[in-house]
Amino acid sequence: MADGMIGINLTRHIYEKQKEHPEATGELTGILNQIAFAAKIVSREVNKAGLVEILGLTGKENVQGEEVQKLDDFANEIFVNTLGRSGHFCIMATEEEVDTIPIPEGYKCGYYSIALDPLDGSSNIDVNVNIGTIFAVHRKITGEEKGTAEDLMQPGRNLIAGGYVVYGSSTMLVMSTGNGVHGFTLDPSVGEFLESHPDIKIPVKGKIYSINEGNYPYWSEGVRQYIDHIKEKDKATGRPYSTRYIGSMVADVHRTLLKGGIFMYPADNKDPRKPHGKLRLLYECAPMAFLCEHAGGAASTGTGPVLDVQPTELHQRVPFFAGSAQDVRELEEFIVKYD
Ligand code: P6P
Repeated sequence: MADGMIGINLTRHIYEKQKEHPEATGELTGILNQIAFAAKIVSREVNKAGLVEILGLTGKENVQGEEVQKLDDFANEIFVNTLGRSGHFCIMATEEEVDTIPIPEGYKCGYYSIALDPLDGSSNIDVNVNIGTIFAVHRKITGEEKGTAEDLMQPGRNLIAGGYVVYGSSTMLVMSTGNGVHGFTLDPSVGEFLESHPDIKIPVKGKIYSINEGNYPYWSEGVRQYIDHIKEKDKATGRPYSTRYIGSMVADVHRTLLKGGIFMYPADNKDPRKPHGKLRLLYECAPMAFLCEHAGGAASTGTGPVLDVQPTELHQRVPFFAGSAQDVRELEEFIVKYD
């Protein structure tokens, strides 16, 4: 059969890519296949959530003080159990757990760490809006067999793999191992992720801005001036932009990767507990910034690249502006000028 009819699956893609980089170990293949395996199980549950009575709240709260939906719990358990027993990792962290997660007794510790948001956008679960899993993989940098938080809290610039799974009308896995950004769509009939979006590149300038305008009064002057600027009528510069905001980071970033423009979650003074915005560095902003940069775009905290931030806390938040390089640069200019 012609190659095109069979399609390239995730394993074949990574193998082909690794042939170009023999220094990459076969472990990367194993890591991404384990993530894909867990994603298939979560995808099955997400897609039948509407039918099975699992949408109720567990009544528990996660470290963010948010009601935990059962699907959150389920996704967290699936990824932690699958990856913790894979032999690839020395330590893990997820949005759902306040502390780092050790590898269970009796299982081999590997040479990588992984930080995950197992089910991002969970407030959208029961309104059938796209949700997703976000993952960030680093090489172990500490000497002991068991990893520590230090193996997780590395700048995003060090990531060896990052990506997300978006559970929507189809389930897609979008990832990078530093050699471009590639999208795979799950074919449930064979249970394989097949390459559907090779070498994704973000347009250098877009015409969509994505932000929760309800927070306008709480933003800095620079962010407000930028938003006012892109709403002004100026056909020569392609303004006004269209606005799109799904309220699910994976869905908003996925659209931005494919269509360009800028997705923003700025710092705001709405909630004194969250002075740096809402999104998490380790398992949301850093992996998404990794993808945006490897797709030819940019990702900024407003004052510098997200990938250059040295993490100081497991669940720390950072302001996040990402997408088309030219749009992110222009935002940064407004922040320099007005803040
Ligand atoms: P807001 C979902 O809860 C989430 O963590 C991200 O997926 C999303 O980008 C953001 O919060 C939306 O937050 O304040 O606009 O509802």
